[in-house]
Amino acid sequence: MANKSIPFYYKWLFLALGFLLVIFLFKSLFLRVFHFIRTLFLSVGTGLTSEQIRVKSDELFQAMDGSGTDENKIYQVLTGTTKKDFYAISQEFGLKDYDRYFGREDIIFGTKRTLEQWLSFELNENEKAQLKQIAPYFAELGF
Ligand SMILES: [Ca+2]
Repeated sequence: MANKSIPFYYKWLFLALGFLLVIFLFKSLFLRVFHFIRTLFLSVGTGLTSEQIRVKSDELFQAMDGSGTDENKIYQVLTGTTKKDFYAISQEFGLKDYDRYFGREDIIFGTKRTLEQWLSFELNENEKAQLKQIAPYFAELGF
């Protein structure tokens, strides 16, 4: 029988490797679905239209992608927003691959990050304090 030629522990090794492969392949999908559902609930009652949400998400991404950060653009985009608005924008933003070293999107070496995480990495402590002046709900997000 073929089974006799394969040591017992190999089966567990293959099983473990298969399990890790499945996690690796579906991790991104799980994270995206989880983020979508979470922000769906948290954004109920947003006063923004879908077009406003899309534009703000794009503008925030443009302000953060590449080396450096356009802080003033971030302040401008988030002025007057509520926490529900922010979660709606965060849902539109989704998860983007962030390269923390260069502070930009990198689909090969980056790590899937939410809008909250992108902002947290891109802004220093003074800028975060200023953001909290403009949009106080950021204090609740741990900024
Ligand atoms: Ca950047």
